[in-house]
Amino acid sequence: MTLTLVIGSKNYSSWSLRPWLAMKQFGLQFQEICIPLDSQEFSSKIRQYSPSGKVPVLLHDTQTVWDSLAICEYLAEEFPHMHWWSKNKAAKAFARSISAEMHSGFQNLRQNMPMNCRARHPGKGMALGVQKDIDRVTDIWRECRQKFGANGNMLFGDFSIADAMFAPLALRFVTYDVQLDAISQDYVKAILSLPAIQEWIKAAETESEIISNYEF
Ligand SMILES: N[C@@H](CCC(=O)N[C@@H](CS)C(=O)NCC(=O)O)C(=O)O
Repeated sequence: MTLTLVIGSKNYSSWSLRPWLAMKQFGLQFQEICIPLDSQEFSSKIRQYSPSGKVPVLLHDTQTVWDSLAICEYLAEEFPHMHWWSKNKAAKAFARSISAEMHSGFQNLRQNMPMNCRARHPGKGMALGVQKDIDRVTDIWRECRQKFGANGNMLFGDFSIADAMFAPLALRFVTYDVQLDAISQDYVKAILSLPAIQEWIKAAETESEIISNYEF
């Protein structure tokens, strides 16, 4: 059995970070193919792996799975003993709902505060609609932490797919120095303290490509 995750530049590719982080957190061994985003190399190589022409893509033996949430769901079914979602039915339903909400929403925040791990742009990106997205994200985080988070420092206590889906937002809040309530600040700190997140950021800092659309 071989697992390969095809991802984009670690500095910028928030969708790649999600399954990568989940796979690291659950201790899966996998190979990584990293293709710089927005490059000639990306255009020429991506279709050999990804039907959508986007990253991330998981290659599992002969199976190809693309799109961040589909990859996480696929892995949760392939490796069920690892508990990728909370075991509690209510928590799992909540986690699935907020993960889908993240996957399909928060466009204002995502467009105006693109992930850029190595940059610091305090106060930038606060365009129309961004604060409303931030408020909804932090409402979600507080509700999870208060209702389901008692046995750990992740959204549902232990790490789950929901944390993988929201981790790039924690990194954005650091880059843009977004003011947060105490519970959300603690959650950002908890995400930043994960060794896998530190590994990702370190790798992002060594990348040389610069995507001007994602810079101020
Ligand atoms: N809904 C997809 C979004 C994937 C996506 O937009 N990936 C970006 C990188 S973060 C990409 O591949 N962009 C390259 C392109 O569109 O040419 C997912 O959840 O995986």
